[in-house]
Formats: sequence, C-alpha cells, structure tokens
Amino acid sequence: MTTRYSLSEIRDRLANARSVTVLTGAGISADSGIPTFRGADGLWKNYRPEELASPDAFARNPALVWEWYNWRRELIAAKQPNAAHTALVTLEHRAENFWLITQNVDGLHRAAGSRKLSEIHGNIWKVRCTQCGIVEDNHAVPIPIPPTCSSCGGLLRPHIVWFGESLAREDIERSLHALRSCEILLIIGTSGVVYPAASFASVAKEQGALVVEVNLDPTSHTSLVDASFHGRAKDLVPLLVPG
Ligand code: BJW
Ligand code: ZN
Repeated sequence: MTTRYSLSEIRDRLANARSVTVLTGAGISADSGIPTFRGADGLWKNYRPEELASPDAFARNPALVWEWYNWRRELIAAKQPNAAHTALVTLEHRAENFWLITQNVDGLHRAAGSRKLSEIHGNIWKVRCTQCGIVEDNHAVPIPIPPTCSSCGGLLRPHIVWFGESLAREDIERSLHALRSCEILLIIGTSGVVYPAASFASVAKEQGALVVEVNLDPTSHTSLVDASFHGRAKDLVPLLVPG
C-alpha cells in the first residue's frame, strides 16, 4: 500500500463527506468472477477489441459480435454482486450527495441496489435497434442470432458504447457535474486507459477533491491520486465503507 493517508483516515473522510463520487471499472467485478479487459486473464487476450467492440466490426460481421456477447451474457448471468458493490450501496445511502460512474456493462451495481449511477459504457442487458433506435431490456441467454426489433424488424445491437462511439451526452454531463462538485472521488478497479473516463480523475483533482484509488496494481492514475490502496476491491472497499 503506497499512500499519504492511512486507510482509517480515508474511511473517516468518507464517513464525514457531504459529497462523494465513485468511478468503477472491471476490477470491481473481477471479484465476482467476471474477467477484466486487460491484463493476464483479460477479455482482450483472446480477442482483438477492434474485431469485436467497434461499429465497423458489427457492420462486417454482426453474428460474430453477437456470439461474443452471448458468451459474455451467459458468463455474467451467473454472477452476483460482491462486498465491494454492496459497500457502495451503503455509501450511496450515507452521503448527502452521491454519484456512481461505472464503466462496467454487467449491471452488477444495479443488482446490488445502487440507484444513483451512470453506466457510461452502456449495459449488456439492453439492446438497441439499428433502424429505429428503440432501446429495450433483453435478458435472453442466448439471444437468437440475428436478433431483430419487435417494432420494425431491424437488426438489434448491444446497447454498449464501442470504440470510436460517443458516450451519451446526459451521462457525460451528469458525470462531469459529479466530478466537479465532489469532496472525494473514489476510483476502483480501472486501468485508466480508456477515454473519456481516463480523464475524470484530473477533473476532480483540479477542483480540489481528495482522490483515492483502490486497485490490485499501480495504474495510470496512481501518480495523480492522493491515496492509492493496493488489494482486492472486495476486501478494501468494505474497510473504507464499513456496513
Ligand atoms: C482489480 C481487481 C480486483 C483487477 N480488485 N482491482 C483520447 C486519447 C486517446 C484515445 C481516445 C481519446 N478519446 C477517445 C479516444 C478513443 C477511445 C480510447 O480511449 N482509446 C484508448 C484505448 C486509447 N475512446 C473511445 O472511443 C470512447 N469514445 C469517445 O471518446 O468518443 C469520442 C471520440 C471518438 C473517437 C475519437 C475521439 C473521440 C468510447 C470508449 C468505449 C469503451 N468501451 C469498452 C468496451 C465495450 C465493449 C464491451 O464491454 O462489450 O469498455 S473498452 C473497455 O475498456 C470497456 C471498459 O469499460 C473500458 C475500461 O476498462 P477498465 O474497466 O479500466 O478495465 P481494465 O481491464 O482495463 O482494467 C481493470 C483494472 O482492474 C486493472 O487496473 C486491474 O489491476 C484492476 N483489478 N482485479 C481491484 N479484484
Ligand atoms: Zn426497430
């Protein structure tokens, strides 16, 4: 653990803060058994991202992309939120102003009970029609390939933000508001390499927030943050936010 603050100091700051923002990434769900994207066991180890998570890839071969998503939907459907997800629900109830920004598409924060959140990269349990744009919940596992829209018959795609696509304007605005107004930003389990989320820490830092990171390893955020705790999210987050 390398930090200018002790874990108990950060725990006390979190307990007393009026305004807390949290940014999460794949590492928080790794403790529920969902693979991360990068690193030794990451999802990108066996697949090239541009072959699967891009609009071009989908235009070229929608069936291949849907097969990858079916594999991930099956994997995620069997997983449960862990103690770190639950601790963030406690924090949401405790802090006067709270916002959770997640890059994760697995829906585990909502399953745990989080309600004040932006899923900035979308949700794997939603589909969007490529013709009429309608967005619908869809929990089929597997989803029949090719999936079609019940309104217009168009091809459905995952309601997920792929490389080269813009995030929803309301998610960006809500996130920036939370980052510009928080006393503490807690960053959990993200490598900090994918933009725009990779720039969120500096937005909070610049307005004077205390920025705290929880990650197994050092990341691109580590040199910027005020405190960096290295370990598993499911062990450390409940220590920072006791139930
Ligand atoms: C643990 C742990 C445990 C493990 N406990 N910790 C500016 C500069 C350069 C490039 C760009 C830029 N602006 C835009 C871009 C392009 C691009 C980008 O950022 N590329 C970079 C790779 C360089 N960004 C975009 O295209 C974005 N769109 C955009 O900006 O639109 C405007 C625009 C477009 C084009 C050009 C310019 C502007 C969209 C990004 C969408 C990202 N989508 C993905 C995939 C979705 C597919 C799917 O999921 O089905 O979202 S990418 C993938 O990475 C996924 C994740 O949400 C995201 C972040 O990954 P995350 O969560 O950080 O995971 P990992 O695996 O990287 O890290 C896990 C961490 O956990 C590690 O640190 C571990 O140590 C840790 N860990 N176990 C605690 N138990
Ligand atoms: Zn449609």
